[in-house]
Amino acid sequence: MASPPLRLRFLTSAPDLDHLPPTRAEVTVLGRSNVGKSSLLNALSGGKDVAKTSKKPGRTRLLNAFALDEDATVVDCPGYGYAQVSKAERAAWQDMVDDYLLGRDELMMAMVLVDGEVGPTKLDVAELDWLREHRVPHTVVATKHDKVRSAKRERRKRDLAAGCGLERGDIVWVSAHSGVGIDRLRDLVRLWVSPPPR
Ligand SMILES: Nc1nc2c(ncn2[C@@H]2O[C@H](COP(=O)(O)OP(=O)(O)OP(=O)(O)O)[C@@H](O)[C@H]2O)c(=O)[nH]1
Ligand SMILES: [Mg+2]
Repeated sequence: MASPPLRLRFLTSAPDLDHLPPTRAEVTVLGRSNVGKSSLLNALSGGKDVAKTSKKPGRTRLLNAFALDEDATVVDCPGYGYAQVSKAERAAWQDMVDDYLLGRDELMMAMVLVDGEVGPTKLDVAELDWLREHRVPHTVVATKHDKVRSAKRERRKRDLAAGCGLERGDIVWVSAHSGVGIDRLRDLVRLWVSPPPR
């Protein structure tokens, strides 16, 4: 079933958790640099260019907050594992993201993006282990579905899930380019930020 685009509106780029706008409920997008975080946000919002995408990885260095409907928010996190920066700079980004994930009380779900063609990488697995250890609610989203040849898809889906220590049905497969899975993920995001029944 078609799901209407998420109405996302850029709010601010925050250097850390304390500079994020107040919210009722939030979801965030996590993943290694170049995995397709910003492209996915643009696809969820109906192709509107709300988040900057780049051919050069490592461009998103701040917590980019977007308003979703009236009182919810979506945060695009800086990608981990970008090789072209110093170790110290990388560690600083990671600390910022970790503090955010542990300290944001309104965080309902972290979408962990894994490259559908090649993932999970060692860094993805380490990130998933960390999220499990710290009990941060998360869902694995496999990106770039269009880049996996159809003959290889079944095997790739099995391997990616196994690599993440999950069942095949736990993974949401998407493509920002072909639109595969975007409707389903829109519905999930709405569900994650919906107020609890009273
Ligand atoms: N084929 C294909 N390419 C994609 C898809 N999504 C993203 N890309 C490409 O992957 C590259 C990185 O995409 P971004 O959305 O900028 O990735 P990001 O995770 O936001 O990267 P950083 O902000 O650097 O962490 C771009 O060249 C995109 O065009 C997809 O679904 N299919
Ligand atoms: Mg980005």
